[in-house]
Amino acid sequence: MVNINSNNQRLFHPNDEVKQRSDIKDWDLEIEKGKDIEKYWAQEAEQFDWFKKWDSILDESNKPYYKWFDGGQINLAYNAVDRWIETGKRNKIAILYINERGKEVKLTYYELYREVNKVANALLNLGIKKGDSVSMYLPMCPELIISMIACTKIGAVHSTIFSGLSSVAVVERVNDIKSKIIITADGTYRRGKIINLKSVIDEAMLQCPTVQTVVLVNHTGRYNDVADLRGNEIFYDRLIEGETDSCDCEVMESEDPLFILYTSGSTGKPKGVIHTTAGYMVGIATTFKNVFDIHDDDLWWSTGDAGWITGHSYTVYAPLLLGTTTLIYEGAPDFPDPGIWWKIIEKYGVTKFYTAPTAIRHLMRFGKKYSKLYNLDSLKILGSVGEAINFEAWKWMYEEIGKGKTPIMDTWWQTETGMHMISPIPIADLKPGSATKPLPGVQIAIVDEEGKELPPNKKGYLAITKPWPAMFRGLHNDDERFINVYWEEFPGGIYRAGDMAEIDEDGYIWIQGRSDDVLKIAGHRIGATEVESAFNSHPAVNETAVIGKEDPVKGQLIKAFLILNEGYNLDMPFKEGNRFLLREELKRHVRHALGPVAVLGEMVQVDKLPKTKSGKIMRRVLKAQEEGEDLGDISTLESD
Ligand code: 6R9
Repeated sequence: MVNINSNNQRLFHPNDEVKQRSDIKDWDLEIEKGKDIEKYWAQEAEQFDWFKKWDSILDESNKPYYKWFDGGQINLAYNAVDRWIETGKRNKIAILYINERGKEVKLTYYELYREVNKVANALLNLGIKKGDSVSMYLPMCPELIISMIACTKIGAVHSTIFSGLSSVAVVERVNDIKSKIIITADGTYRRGKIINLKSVIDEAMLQCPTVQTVVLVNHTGRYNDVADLRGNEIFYDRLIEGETDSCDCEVMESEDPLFILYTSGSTGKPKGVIHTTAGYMVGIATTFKNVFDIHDDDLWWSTGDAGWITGHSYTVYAPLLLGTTTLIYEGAPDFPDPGIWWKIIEKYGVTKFYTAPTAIRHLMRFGKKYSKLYNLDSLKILGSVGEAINFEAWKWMYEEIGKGKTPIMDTWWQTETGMHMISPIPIADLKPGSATKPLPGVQIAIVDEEGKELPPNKKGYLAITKPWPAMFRGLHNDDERFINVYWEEFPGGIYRAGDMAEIDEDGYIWIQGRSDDVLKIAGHRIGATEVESAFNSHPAVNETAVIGKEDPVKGQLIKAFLILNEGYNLDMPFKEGNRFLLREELKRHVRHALGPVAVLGEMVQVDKLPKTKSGKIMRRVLKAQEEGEDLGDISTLESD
C-alpha cells in the first residue's frame, strides 16, 4: 500500500502477511528497547554458546579502543557450524552452491562441519597457528567458505582478496599481513568463459616472500597433474586427503582478531580493517535476524562476494550463525541471459534476496520481459546494499521482483561497521531512497564540522555516537590512520563515517554520498588516490586527478584529468608503430594495476590541475565543474 506524507515522499506500508510473519511486531518499541545499548547487546549475546561468559559488556576506558564482551571466550566456527550438528539442523543444507554452468553442490551442516575440520587439520599441519594470517584469492565457491571457517576454527586470521582484483593488489595485501599461505583456484566462470586466477597469483607470488605454500583449488579442472604445479604449490584436494574429519575449536578471547579485510580510503594505500570475534558475531547475527526476519524455513540468497564485507557478514557468517541455508552463485547476473537470477529464485524457492542497486539498474535495462518469465512468489523480503537506491531502481525491484508485496530493506553500513547500522526492518513504513532509521542498539547523529548535532533537514556528516559490537578495532599496521580518519575529527569517541546525510522530520535518514574522495563503482569501493597513482605510474603521465562521474547503471565511473608528459597526447599511438592509442594503453595500464573494478568512464588531457597553496589537488573543484557549478576562473586557486 502506498500513500504520500507531508513532505511529498511516498510511504510504503508493509502488507499483512509480512506483519504476521514478523517476529518483531513494533518497530518503535524495538528501537526504544535498543536504547539501553549494553543491556540490548548482552541479551543478544545470550543466543550463542560461550566457553566462558564475558566479564564486562562494553569497556570504554580507552576510547576509541573499545572492547566488547571482554573476558569472554567463544569460537565463531563452533557457533556457525559445530553446534548445529547436535540439533535438528544437522542434515539441513547449509550451503547451496550453483554456478553458471548449472553445477550444483549442496552441503549439509554435517558435511560442512567435516569439510571444515579437514581443512582446519590441514592448515594446522602446515604450521598455521592461532593469530597467523591466511590469504585467499578465490571465486565464490564452497572451498572459499570452508577455508574461511576452517581458519576461524583454529584461530587463524583470514584475509580474502576479491577475485576481480589485480596481482598488484594481491601483492600489497599479502605482504601487509605477511601471510604464510594463500589459497587460490585455477579460475572462475564468468559469462561463458573461464577467467584465469592462477596466472594472477603466479605473477603476484614473485613478490610475496612470506608465502610458503600456495594451495590450489582445481575449480575449473585446468590442472590435471601434480607435474603442472610448482614446488611450493599443492592441490587443495591433495592437501585434505587423509585428514581426519574432526578438529577441536580454538578457544578464542572475545577480542581476538577474526579477519582482516582490505578496503579503500581517501589516501593511496588500502586499509586493512580488523574485525574481532565476539562482538562481530553478536552484531551480525542480531542485525541479520532483525532486518530480514529470518526463520528456519528461509532460503537466503545474498549476491555479495566474500571478497567484500557483505559476503563476510551476510553471505557467509550471519546466515550460518542462525542455521539458515545460504545460496551462493558463481556467475554474472546476465548470463546466459538476464533472467538467470529470477530463474534461480523460482527453481529453488528463494525467500529473502539481498543485492546491490547497480545490479538492479543493470537488469532494468533489459526490461520486464525476463522477470515476467518466472514465478517469484517465494520471495518475502528484498534487500539492497552498497549505495543509496534511486527511486526508479527501488520501484522496479519492488514491482517487478517483489510483485508489490515484498518490502525492500535498504541497509546502510560499511566494511568498518561490520554490520547493518541504518536499515528498516520488514514491518517498517518505507520511504524509497532512505535507509530509514538506526537499528536497535545503534545510535546515529548528523553533525556539523565540530561534531555538534544538527537539527532535521540540515545536511551534515554522518556520525555514530555510541560504540557498536561489530565495530572494527583498528587498521592493520596503521594506527595513526585509524585515529585520524575516523576518531579525531569529532570529540568524545564519536565515529566519523565518511558519508554526508540528512535526517527528516520523521527521523528518516537520507544518505547523500561520501564526504571524502572515495568512489563507489558498481558498489565497489575505490579511492581516488589509488586510481591516480595507477595513472601516475605510467611513463606518459605527469600528474592525475580523479573524480567520480555519475553513471546511470554503475552509480559512478572514473573520470581522470591528466597532465601528460611533454610530447604525448591521448590520441597518439603510445609507441611508434603501436596499434594502441595512448588512451587505450592507459586504460589497460590502470586495469592491470587495479583490476576490472576500476571502470574508466572518461579521460581528459589538461594543462593544469586546481590545487591548494600546499599543492593538494582540489578534486572538489573538478567535481563542482563537472556538475555544472560555475566556480569562475579556477586558475587563481593555485595562489590561494
Ligand atoms: C556494505 C558496504 C561503504 C560505503 C558507505 C556508503 C556506501 C553502503 C549504502 C551506502 C547509501 C546505502 N553505502 N550502503 N550508501 N545507502 N544503503 O557497502 O561497505 O564497501 O565498505 O562501503 O558505501 O558511502 O560509506 P563498503
